[in-house]
Amino acid sequence: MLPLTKRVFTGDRRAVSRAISLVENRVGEYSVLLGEIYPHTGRASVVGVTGPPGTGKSSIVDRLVSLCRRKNYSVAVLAVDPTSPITGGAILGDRVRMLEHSLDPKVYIRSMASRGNAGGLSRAAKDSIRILDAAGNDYIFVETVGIGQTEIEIVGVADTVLVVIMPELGDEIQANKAGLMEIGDIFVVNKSDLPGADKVVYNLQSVLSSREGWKQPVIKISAKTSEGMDTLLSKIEEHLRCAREPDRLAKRTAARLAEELIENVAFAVSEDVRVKLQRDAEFRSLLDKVEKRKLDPETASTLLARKYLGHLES
Ligand SMILES: Nc1nc2c(ncn2[C@@H]2O[C@H](COP(=O)(O)OP(=O)(O)O)[C@@H](O)[C@H]2O)c(=O)[nH]1
Ligand SMILES: [Mg+2]
Repeated sequence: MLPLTKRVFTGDRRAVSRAISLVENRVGEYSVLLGEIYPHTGRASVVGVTGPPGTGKSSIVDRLVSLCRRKNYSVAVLAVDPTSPITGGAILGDRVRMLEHSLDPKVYIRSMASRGNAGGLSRAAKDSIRILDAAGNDYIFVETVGIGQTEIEIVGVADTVLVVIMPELGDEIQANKAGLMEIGDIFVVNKSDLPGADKVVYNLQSVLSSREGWKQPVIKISAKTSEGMDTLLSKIEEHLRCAREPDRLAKRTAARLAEELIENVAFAVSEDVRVKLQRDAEFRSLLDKVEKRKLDPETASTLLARKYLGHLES
């Protein structure tokens, strides 16, 4: 076993940081590490927190971390923000806010920014969650900005997903548009200290329908005044009990793992084909014909795809 893996199991923060960096950059012995870690995952409760920018996700996570610590749970926070670089204002703000927790050895906070492709980010986030899980964290909060597919993929690993909106957003339609209505297990209307929160709660409740025995609750809170925070944590715990019930968990995990494997294989194969095509003489000659309008792109692509797929079958 790698010395780094052993250190991760003891919850050593520096080891965890190092491990996440390896996985994020896909360098060093990251794949050995992931292999050693995987059998030791599945214990942590993973809570995804998503929603439009500025709705108070980081503030809420900050409060939840405090509440969890009061119950003596160990906690990790993974803030994934594909919209801002690591030096971005939002993350700097989060750092300052999280400063209070940074001295607590049972709180681990990590930001992860976009490095090129979105698929890479969601993969890095999934693997980082596994590291945080194996490191013995009871709770892992994953914050993502709810504006696209990547975020939805990332929160797809969570046991419980909070969708955060706020009154000033105008309406809950925003959440609807971004595809957040489907992924939320608990809807959080933050900033109840501002006018208009009740109306948002009412509108939201009227469009939500219950599913799989769980009626998605709408909880009105204020991360600023702490109003409703205890209720929110109780709801999270209630949903986690339901979502982590063995049969349900096994079924969900199986579906997710199938999807993860398919994604990874499809990605690896397409990368491989890309590289091979660059060096393929037949590709060059077909391309030449397409350029001269002697052959259409559709036919050329089909011929090449068949060649590579045939190659795979053998
Ligand atoms: N009035 C009010 N402001 C809040 C509340 N929660 C967060 N904020 C403020 O809203 C802004 C965005 O919060 P932040 O947590 O960074 O949002 P995020 O982008 O969703 O992570 C910050 O200025 C917070 O201080 C709240 O409950 N009430
Ligand atoms: Mg934030």
